[in-house]
Amino acid sequence: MKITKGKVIVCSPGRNFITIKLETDEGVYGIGDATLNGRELSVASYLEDHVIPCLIGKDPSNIEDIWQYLYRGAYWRRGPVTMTAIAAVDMALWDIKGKVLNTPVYNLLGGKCRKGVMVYSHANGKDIEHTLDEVGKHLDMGYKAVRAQCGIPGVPTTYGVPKDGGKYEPAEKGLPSEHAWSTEKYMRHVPELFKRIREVYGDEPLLLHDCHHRLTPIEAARVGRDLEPYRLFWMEDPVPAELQEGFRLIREHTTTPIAVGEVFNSIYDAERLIKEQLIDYIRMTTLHAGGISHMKKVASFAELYHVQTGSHGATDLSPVTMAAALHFDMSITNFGIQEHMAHTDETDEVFPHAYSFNEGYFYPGDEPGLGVDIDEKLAAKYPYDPAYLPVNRKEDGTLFHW
Ligand code: CS2
Ligand code: MG
Repeated sequence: MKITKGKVIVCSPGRNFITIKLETDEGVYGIGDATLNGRELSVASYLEDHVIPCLIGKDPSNIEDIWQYLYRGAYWRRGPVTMTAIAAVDMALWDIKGKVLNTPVYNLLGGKCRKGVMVYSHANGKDIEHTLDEVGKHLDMGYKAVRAQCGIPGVPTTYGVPKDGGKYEPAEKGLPSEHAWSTEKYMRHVPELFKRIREVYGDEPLLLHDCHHRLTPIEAARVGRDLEPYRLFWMEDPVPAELQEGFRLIREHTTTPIAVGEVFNSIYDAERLIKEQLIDYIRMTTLHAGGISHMKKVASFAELYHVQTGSHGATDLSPVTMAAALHFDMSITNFGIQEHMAHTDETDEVFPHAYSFNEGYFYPGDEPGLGVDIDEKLAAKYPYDPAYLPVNRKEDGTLFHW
């Protein structure tokens, strides 16, 4: 079997997505997600100009060899653009292999380790009362785990909280908007949010929170300790994670579990964090971290150190990634939890899929391959619409972490 054609499909059903489609001389094709929020066209060009020409004529069954060819062959290794492009090809090749062997991809990865994949959803509110309502809505929808994010008194815009009260979408149309931030006001407010959630909903719900890279290690230690009475499932991205050893300081002060890694793109970004057990959950994904093939290696390494997975799953990861993630999640023993931010209806129409939700769990379905497709005709109705993630400034104007 040979790869005969590769195309990159750019579409924007509610938000921008990049999808690769690899066709073969036996009529079987595979698809992969290549979306990098705010830098979508960089990955599209990387695939069209530098990857697809090298794939034509290759045997799609040799997934690991093609992965190494794209990783080592680039010379310039790692980075979000490169590893997202490799991930897209990797997903498409696993999709082809499953279709050729007439089996769902999880079967090729070692089969099922569990009945279903527990997911967590997002409860975002402009204030504590609104967030409490949103938590209740998601518990009523059957979710066992809910991430809570809330507006902060005196801070005009906060990560995770939609400005217009609608559904939260990280990227905003046009050039980056500027958000304002106050760590002090945030640190005073967030323990109160979780105190109220526990008062209203009790101890059973699994509660998560995303600090979104905005604290220093000692501030994260303080927030982790202040949240201990409310027994969070995890606090996420407490600090920017370039300095992996910075997590030692957080670890010394709090038992609140830590999750990190959605911006990581290779095992080398997390090697010390995992080896020194400085984190509890690794949030790397089959999209931004080199695909299913690399994520299987990450999960195996993490398993040695009691670290579980908790893969990123925001709306800027397309249903193709959601499908690939569920096959990966089913196949590993140290699965922790999977993020699920519901896509828009038009997105789900462009990307028909076999996965389904029931009572807090997702199921990948048993279609051969990944069990997801792209409706190219429908996709063409939603042209690329430039959008960027915001930038963030402290109240004194200092450019900060968004
Ligand atoms: C967030 C994301 O889901 C999360 O945990 O960190 O919303 C993140 O901000 C976006 O995916 C960035 O594109
Ligand atoms: Mg996050």
